[in-house]
Amino acid sequence: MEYRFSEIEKKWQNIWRERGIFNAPDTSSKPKYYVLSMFPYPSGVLHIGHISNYSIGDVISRLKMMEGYNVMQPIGYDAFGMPAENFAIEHNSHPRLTTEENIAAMRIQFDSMGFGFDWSREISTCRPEYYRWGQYLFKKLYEKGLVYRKKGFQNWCEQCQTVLANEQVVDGHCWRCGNIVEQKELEQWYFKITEYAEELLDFSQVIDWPERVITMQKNWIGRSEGAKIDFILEGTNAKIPIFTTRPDTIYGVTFMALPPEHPLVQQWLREEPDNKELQDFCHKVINEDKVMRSSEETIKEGIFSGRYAINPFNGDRIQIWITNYVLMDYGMGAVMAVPVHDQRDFEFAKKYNIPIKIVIQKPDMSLKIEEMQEAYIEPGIMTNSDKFNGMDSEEAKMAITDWAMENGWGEKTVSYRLRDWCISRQRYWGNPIPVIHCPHCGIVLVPDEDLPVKLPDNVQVGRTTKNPLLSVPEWINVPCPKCGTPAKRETDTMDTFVDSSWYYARYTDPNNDREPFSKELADYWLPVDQYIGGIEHACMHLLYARFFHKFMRDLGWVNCDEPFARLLTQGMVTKDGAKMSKSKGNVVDPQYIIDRFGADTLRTFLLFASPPEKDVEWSDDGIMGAFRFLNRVWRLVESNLETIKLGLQTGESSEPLSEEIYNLRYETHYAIFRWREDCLERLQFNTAIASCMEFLNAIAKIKEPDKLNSAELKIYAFACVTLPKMLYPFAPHIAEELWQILGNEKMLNECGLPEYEEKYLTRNIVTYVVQVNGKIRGKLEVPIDINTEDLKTKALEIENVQRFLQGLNIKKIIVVPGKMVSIAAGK
Ligand code: ANZ
Ligand code: ZN
Repeated sequence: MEYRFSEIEKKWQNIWRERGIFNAPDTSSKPKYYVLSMFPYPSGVLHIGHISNYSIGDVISRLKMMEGYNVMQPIGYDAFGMPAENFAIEHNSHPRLTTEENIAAMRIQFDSMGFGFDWSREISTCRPEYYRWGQYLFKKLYEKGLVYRKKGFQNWCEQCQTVLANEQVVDGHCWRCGNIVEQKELEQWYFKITEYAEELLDFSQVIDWPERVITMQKNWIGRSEGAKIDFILEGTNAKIPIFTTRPDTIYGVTFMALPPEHPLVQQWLREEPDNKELQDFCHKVINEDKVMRSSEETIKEGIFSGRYAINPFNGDRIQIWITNYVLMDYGMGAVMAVPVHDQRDFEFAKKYNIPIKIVIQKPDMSLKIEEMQEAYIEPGIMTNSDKFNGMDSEEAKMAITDWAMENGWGEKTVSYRLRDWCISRQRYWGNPIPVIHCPHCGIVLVPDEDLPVKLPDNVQVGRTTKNPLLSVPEWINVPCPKCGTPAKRETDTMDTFVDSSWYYARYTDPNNDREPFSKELADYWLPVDQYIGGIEHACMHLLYARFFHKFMRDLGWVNCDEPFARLLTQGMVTKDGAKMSKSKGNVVDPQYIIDRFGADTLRTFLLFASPPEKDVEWSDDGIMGAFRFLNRVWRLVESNLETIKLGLQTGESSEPLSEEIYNLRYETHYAIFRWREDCLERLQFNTAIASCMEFLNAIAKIKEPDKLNSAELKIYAFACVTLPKMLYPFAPHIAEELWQILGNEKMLNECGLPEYEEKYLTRNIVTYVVQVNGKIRGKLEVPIDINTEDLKTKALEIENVQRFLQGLNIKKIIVVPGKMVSIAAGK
């Protein structure tokens, strides 16, 4: 019978569903294992990238089931956000409808891949049952002082008509639509993620995360130790605090650099509306991309403000410049510029003829201003620095900071690059911020019993330049919950990354309508043991989720420190060297592959093509290769079914083994051994599949299994029944089918991992010398337990032995076990 993949796959998908084997119970005698792949945005179609991602999660989940864990692998939908809103606009529908339709369509596709999801835990972030608790979390954050509103310059995407967090601006472009990001001054809601900056740098509680992701997060958080020093605006008492990592250069400050966004500059802009130069320069710079502005290559530009600042250390009067290379949202926003020891300041001072001054000398005192082509940024010996002269500059950092503290000029401080998370979005399709603005009471949180603040349905979504919620007065106008005065709802919705920051916890208790999740269930399931997703989330989702987790821990809701113990960042699927994407027109439709070759073939191909963390290059030949392989496995078992079954029932026997079978036994145990290493230790599924392929070849070497003696047959049958077991995580349908027709009643997830026996892992080889009439004529390397007849035959097959036997009759062959075959021959 041929390999009828369609039939087999449907059959097993139904059986799995009927028996609910992927529905994880909340109590079990088994240890728990929580496998999670990042949930998809419900676009309506699964693309190959999704399938590759979820295949990896499914392999891990099935492996862990075999290993005896109570495995939970949930799935849901990250359903709010711009794309859903745009999709609805394009299809002239409502996002709620299109989203639910897309979810239904995707569920069918997930099932047709055989993914073992616990559907009883399905969530969708756009459903009120879910987003209610996001609002509740917002309130908790607010109550703990971790939410605030601030007016400031925001990354603004004109295309999406919304602000973006820094994490969501990629090289100056919107991470989602690719549009150039501008700066717009707006009042927005923030989450104080910086409160957790220090702890977010600590990765000691994760078990296994890629070094690369850890480094990216650390750089993103960007911790710098230094000092805050207050300069004084000349002619006033106003302090201008600066942040420096180089207090040792304080006597070399020759100007101050401010960004146009600095409050002082903003004040000057208001005071001098007619100062065209100032106005033009500031407006130009404010709209430049911040990442570009702070890049080393950017050409430094500035204008003199006409104002001066006083250096508290020496009373120096220094010019205040407004520049493009200083950013408002780092440190204190203002910089004490030291041209001789900082490259950016050096370039700037050269360009604008600002004085420069050496305050740190090379150890050989050879530094000369006239000869300098670039800043001297190394440590050295303090000079021109009053009472600190002669000191080592590294030591002076501390001494100068102490001196500033003693005099009340400043203090030791730490700065982070990480900014607070701007979560306001001026869009309809998101979670409403549960706030009411009252003319008397100000900001009032919506009471718990009124949650969720439901999104109104009757809005006209369209490419408006305004938030669609602004056009629903009956939704906006509400009495103040505190005093009853007519008040207005907040119309900003939350960044969708808020929804995805705690969804992994909701899966532990997805239907709870009293709280976000019960502590007991969270304590049982969390942390996620294995998380799988794309590296593009390194500084977005993965950072936000860690922040939320630590916050929930501080509320006492969870008791572990990290949400995701292990992280696997999977590669992309590429075709012709480029990422598969609609825009490149190089997409492969998974459904086409499933229909033609089956889900098992698609899974096997994707998992075999490269290790999970590497890119997969799509190849039609690769698909064919996987298909042929599964067909061969099928035929092997199918055509020897009765023989294998017989072998499975055979008892122990001490009959001698042929060399082929001896080898097969070794290949079997060795394949299991390598497979276990690859699957359980290294998560290298490509080589695990390669082991299965080699193993198949080893079995196929036995040409006539029905001729084997009973000891041999037992070994052969064990090999044949082990192969489906090893294939199960990758190609579960064909594996279950073969396992079943071989007479097994339980399903493979309940049958344990394949086990090898240590003693069969070494091939015990001995060397025999072969003598003809007392003289050594050859050597033989054979298994130690080879039977005598095989040994004699092999000895006689040796070419040299045959030469010396030419024309003679064999009289007698004596075997000295483990040592010698001696042939006596004569005429
Ligand atoms: C004086 C100085 C002298 C500095 C010197 C460096 C070298 P990291 O290490 O990245 O934390 N800085 C401070 N605030 C800034 C802002 N808002 N925009 C741009 N630059 C800013 O960088 C810290 C240094 O970056 C600070 O130390 C400051 O320049 C500058 F020889 O102060 B330094
Ligand atoms: Zn009120």
